[in-house]
Amino acid sequence: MPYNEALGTTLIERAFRERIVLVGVTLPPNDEADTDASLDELALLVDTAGADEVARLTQNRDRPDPQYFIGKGKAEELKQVCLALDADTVVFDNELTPAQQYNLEQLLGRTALDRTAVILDIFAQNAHTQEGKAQVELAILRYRLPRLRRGAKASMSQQAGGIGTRTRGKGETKLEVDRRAIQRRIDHLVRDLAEMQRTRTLQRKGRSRSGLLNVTIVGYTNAGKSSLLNRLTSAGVLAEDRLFATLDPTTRRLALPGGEPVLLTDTVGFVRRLPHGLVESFKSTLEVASNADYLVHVVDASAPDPEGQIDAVHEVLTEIEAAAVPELLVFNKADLDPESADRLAKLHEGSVAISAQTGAGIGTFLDTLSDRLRAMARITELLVPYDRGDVIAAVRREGEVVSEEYTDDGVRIRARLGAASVGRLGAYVVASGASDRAASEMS
Ligand SMILES: Nc1nc2c(ncn2[C@@H]2O[C@H](COP(=O)(O)OP(=O)(O)OP(=O)(O)O)[C@@H](O)[C@H]2O)c(=O)[nH]1
Ligand SMILES: [Mg+2]
Repeated sequence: MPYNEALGTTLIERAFRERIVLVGVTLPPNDEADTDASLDELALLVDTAGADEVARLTQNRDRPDPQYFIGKGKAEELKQVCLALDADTVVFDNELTPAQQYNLEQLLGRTALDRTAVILDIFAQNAHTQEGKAQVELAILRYRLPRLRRGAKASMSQQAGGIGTRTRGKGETKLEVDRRAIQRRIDHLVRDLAEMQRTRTLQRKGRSRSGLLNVTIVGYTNAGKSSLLNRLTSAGVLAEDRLFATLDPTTRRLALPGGEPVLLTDTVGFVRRLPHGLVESFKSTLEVASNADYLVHVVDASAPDPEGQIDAVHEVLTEIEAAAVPELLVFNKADLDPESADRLAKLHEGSVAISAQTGAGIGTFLDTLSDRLRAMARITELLVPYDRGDVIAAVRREGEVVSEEYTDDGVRIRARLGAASVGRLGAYVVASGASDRAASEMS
């Protein structure tokens, strides 16, 4: 059982908060403002992971230094800052190669981490279900594998159980043995996850047989996704002012005004530059977004850079092949910054402003979602024999009947039906096409 200690210590077990120096490098085409915004977010990530920022160092470069990422002189300066402030660890906002990480640690005499390691650390703290834990462990081992080195001693932070402990493991001496053991564990986890995903797919099939549409809440971490689900369905999902509070999807039934109920799912939050390995490992969880009929994209209107967060979410959605799923943009936390919410809602046509906290705008949100879903349903023409009263009843129940005509061969029904219903009633379908509204909405 060598490597599942990857998920080791939790925040609560930690006796002290580490002191961290943040390092950000501005590379073209970015400017210093980008670096500052990104460092602010890194500070939040570090805080969520249970450590304190004590200083920040920045540098402008054309390209990263292959040895230390920053220049040698800057690295020396970093060492002096660490000594003066008694910092335990440095965290780079940029991704370090295994060699840069090693060289920095040799020079600084302390742990050097990057943004990815911090995010992995938070995910490890927040993983609760079997699947969530397996996904995080897989991401951590994939990160760790190329960073194994011969004879490296356990650093201070490893012994104490600080940030990044999980991405490093115990002092790695038996290099090849460790490498093979990690590889075996990775293979094992990949198999386990494939099995869990199979179960999940079966469950989803069960749900789509229910004929309900799947609506998935996506958005930047801390935007208020879980709060919205709770507000709408009293789901009792943990909503907290920390990043990545939610890792496991929760699904609840939601009644919509004047329409069929839908299944509403809360998901893991996104962040700028979400480590690719993490997206890869969380594919099965993130799949609820790509399989959704509609996305509710929650944005924190009071955040410093809502547009940047929208872009970051769209990038991840593209990566998980969910970019084609239609979305309803929702500007949340309107109570905190009404002006910003209002401005953003006007700027993005068809979006709505809400407060999951106070409930403001929730009625409009539900009406809008309900309209969009109805418009999306296709008009399907079915020919149902007279002796299949059950099928006729199902069409009336699940869809919105546009016309019914009694012919020699049976009842010819035109109805707006969800994709799931169309699939199930396939034997009676004679024609199916996008409705006028859906067509105009897509253009
Ligand atoms: N003032 C205000 N705070 C809100 C609102 N919605 C959510 N919050 C707060 O924002 C924080 C994050 O909310 P969550 O619902 O956990 O956000 P999330 O998007 O699920 O976050 P992750 O699961 O961590 O990605 C919590 O402290 C909420 O109480 C709102 O409309 N107004
Ligand atoms: Mg959440």
